[in-house]
Amino acid sequence: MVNAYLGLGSNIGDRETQLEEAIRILDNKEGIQVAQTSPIYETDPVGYTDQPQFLNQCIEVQTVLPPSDLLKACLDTEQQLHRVRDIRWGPRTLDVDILIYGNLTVEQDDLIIPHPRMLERAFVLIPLNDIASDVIEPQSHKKISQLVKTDDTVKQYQSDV
Ligand code: PH2
Ligand code: MG
Ligand code: MG
Repeated sequence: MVNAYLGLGSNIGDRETQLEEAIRILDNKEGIQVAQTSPIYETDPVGYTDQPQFLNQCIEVQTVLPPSDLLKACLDTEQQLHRVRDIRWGPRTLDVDILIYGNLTVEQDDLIIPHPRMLERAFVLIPLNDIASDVIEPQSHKKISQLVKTDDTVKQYQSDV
């Protein structure tokens, strides 16, 4: 059993419901158990900026799946929420990225772990720090709490209901 951390993002459709659905779908998969969920944050788009704001959240899963099968489960979850891939870094109903998988590093054509851009992204580090502050990031060998830049802010999302 390995503790892995996933980053979720959504910026089209009913963003909050899609995040909830993603967590339900992942938790229902054989070999994956959702152990913790962070608060949800509403964040400005990074990279390709001409698109709606995102809701971002991080979750911890306990899994017996190897990284490649965990990736398949993430991609399948995106599919179930009707993700269409066109613009790189463009709008999506759901993005599920593997951030950390135990203390393993993976470098394959289709999968790099830890996620190569996570250390630059407040929309990842801030929710990740909520659930994994003492976890060591295997590239930098630093705790997540040491990697969050103190001047970065993203705002917590308040649902209307
Ligand atoms: N995901 C991207 C590109 N830009 N910006 C925000 N705020 N949140 C994201 O999840 C995000 C992004 C590519 O996966
Ligand atoms: Mg992503
Ligand atoms: Mg992705």
